[in-house]
Amino acid sequence: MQLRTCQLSRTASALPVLAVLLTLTTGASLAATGIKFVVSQRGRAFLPGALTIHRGDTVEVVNDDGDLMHHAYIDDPDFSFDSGDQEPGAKADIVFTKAGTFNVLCGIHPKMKLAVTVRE
Ligand SMILES: [Cu+2]
Repeated sequence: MQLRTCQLSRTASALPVLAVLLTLTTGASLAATGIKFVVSQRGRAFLPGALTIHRGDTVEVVNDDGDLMHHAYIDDPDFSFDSGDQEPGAKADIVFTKAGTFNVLCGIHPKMKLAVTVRE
């Protein structure tokens, strides 16, 4: 009788540990699938001006445009982003969590456009 009680409590305590391990493993593999793409904003233009990536990837927008300010944003019903004011040298990471085609625009320079196609 005492042995059976012991076995039951062992099983019960092992379950939460297993759940934590599964969560950690899943989180690690998701993070490893994302790739980072770097986009320049030099000369009042996104370089490159178009990108095809996969869902979960990151686009890092770098203000390497001398002493100019930029302000990257996405205003789409499915996905939105706003970097705020980008001081010279500032970097803004956009993690694309939705598939689709999104335009990254600049709030300061209306001609700046980066078309990002996000595949599943
Ligand atoms: Cu700009």
